[in-house]
Amino acid sequence: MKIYLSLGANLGNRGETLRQALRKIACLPQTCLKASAPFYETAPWGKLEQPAFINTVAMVETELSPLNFLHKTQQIELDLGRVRHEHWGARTIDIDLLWAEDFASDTEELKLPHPYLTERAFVLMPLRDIAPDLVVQGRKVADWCREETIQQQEIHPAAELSEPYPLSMIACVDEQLGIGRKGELLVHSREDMNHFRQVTLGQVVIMGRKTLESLPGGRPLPGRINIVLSRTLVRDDVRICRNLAELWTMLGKLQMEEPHRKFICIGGGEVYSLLLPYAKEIWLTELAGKFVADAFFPAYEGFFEAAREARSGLSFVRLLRAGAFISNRSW
Ligand code: PH2
Ligand code: MG
Ligand code: MG
Repeated sequence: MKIYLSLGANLGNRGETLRQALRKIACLPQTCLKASAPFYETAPWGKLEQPAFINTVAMVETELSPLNFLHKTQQIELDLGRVRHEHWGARTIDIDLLWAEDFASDTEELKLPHPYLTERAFVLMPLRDIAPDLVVQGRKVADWCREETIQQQEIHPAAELSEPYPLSMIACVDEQLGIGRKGELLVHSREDMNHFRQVTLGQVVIMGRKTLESLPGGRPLPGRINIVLSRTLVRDDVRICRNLAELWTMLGKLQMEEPHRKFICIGGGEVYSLLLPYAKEIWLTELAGKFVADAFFPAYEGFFEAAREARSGLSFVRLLRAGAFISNRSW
């Protein structure tokens, strides 16, 4: 049975607590975590004098009964250090069941669908990310989201706290992880160019200023959304972010407008280093031998090889971060 649930936290390390809760949910018996929405920072609803929340929504397929599943999530709340304070008050973690397939309940312990589901932007907006067409109280979630009373509630993507925009990276490296010299690639390989095009076409590419200037004609890559990270660049044919915070805001908006695009960092060395902690996937083209290089891909840890293919004297490798949980983005 499909069950949608809402997660919220407004004490402690809110993002980390939600991630831990999702991992624990993913590990429940007879249960598969199928989707999770990006994280949002939301103004408190109901009782106003308390810190802002981080909220998200997830969907599981479970063979447990809804009541059984509720008890499991209550145990997770306790494991993560929840102490019951006042009703609707501040908490380290709150996990609520929102909706279960072909199932309703109106007991003291469990009300399904959740009675306030259609009144709360902090539930509806993340729910729309993973289930826009789900019908609750006779209307689709996406339609409920357009209600004025929902639009007025304060809610912002909190990308930097979540893993909602796990990044991919693509690079061509030699045996010492060298990637370039004097603003140029180490080699120009037709085979690797085709591979790069195949991976990035239709996606969002993120690069530094020098990488932009090294592209053919110094122009953005066609057929892709080009984002450049630069404190000083001024031009209007690419999207520019001045710092990481601006990047997360931009990716948050893109994720809502264009949920099917991947975010792929294409270099150079400094930008790879900055963004590696957020990467879930690395496409590496390995060159045999050692070249003279002045730019490098950062040493990476905690990735496993998901695929490796040798072609035309090159190795095409796909690395995935170990232990990553399932998200609504397709991997
Ligand atoms: N949970 C509540 C009460 N108010 N407000 C926000 N923004 N997010 C919540 O998760 C939340 C709330 C009761 O559980
Ligand atoms: Mg609640
Ligand atoms: Mg609760």
